[in-house]
Amino acid sequence: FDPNDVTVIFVLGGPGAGKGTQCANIVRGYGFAHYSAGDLLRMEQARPDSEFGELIKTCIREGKIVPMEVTVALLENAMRDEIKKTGTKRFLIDGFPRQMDQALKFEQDVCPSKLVLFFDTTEDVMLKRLLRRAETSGREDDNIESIRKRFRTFVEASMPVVEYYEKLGKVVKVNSSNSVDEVYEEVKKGLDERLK
Ligand code: UP5
Ligand code: MG
Repeated sequence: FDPNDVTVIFVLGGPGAGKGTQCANIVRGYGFAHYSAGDLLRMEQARPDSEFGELIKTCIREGKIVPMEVTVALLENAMRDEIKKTGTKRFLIDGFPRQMDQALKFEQDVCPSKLVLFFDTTEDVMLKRLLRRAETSGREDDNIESIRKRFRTFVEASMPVVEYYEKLGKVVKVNSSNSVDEVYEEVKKGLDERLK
């Protein structure tokens, strides 16, 4: 596909900040297609003949970042299929890029991003949300040990990505400590201003 034709918004924020929840709202309100890198990795891991199953499983449990070639390929394929199927040209890429090298590779090989939507809240808030979700999610990384590791990876590897895009003036920062509806109000304000 032609990168000039496609609008990509990266959606970043710590574990449990509310990326997936707000992306669902944006899909309804703005007609973007939504791809979570974490969801694509979990689906790939569950595919019986995947050569990356074990690697993905270990990385997710340890809160480590899966080698970017795997994730970028999954995202690129998903986008290509979506464009073929529905013709959409607007994508929310959720939970990616989590590390500087991924950001540069995706923008060079796949397509440049237009904006970065960054959900900002405290570890306290995120921990409470994740522990509650753990009761029903079945996610292998929704346990206290994995959550601590995910927090650490976020601070060390992913915050530098947010800071990089901040310097480029591409970040829409939203405080995601409040209720889902309140956060979405702030999202709409930010997007309406920037997507004109
Ligand atoms: N909730 C949400 N918003 C709320 C609000 N405003 N008030 C009250 N509750 C709220 O929300 C989390 C929980 O909080 C839910 O129960 C929700 O109802 C509630 P959610 O919207 O799911 O938050 P999200 O930010 O999407 O949290 P998630 O756990 O998905 O974030 P992570 O970034 O940890 O997970 P992800 O799936 O993106 O990645 C998982 C792992 O995959 C990574 O740790 C890594 O190992 C691997 N990965 C890579 O290696 N590379 C990648 O590029 C991407 C992932
Ligand atoms: Mg998510």
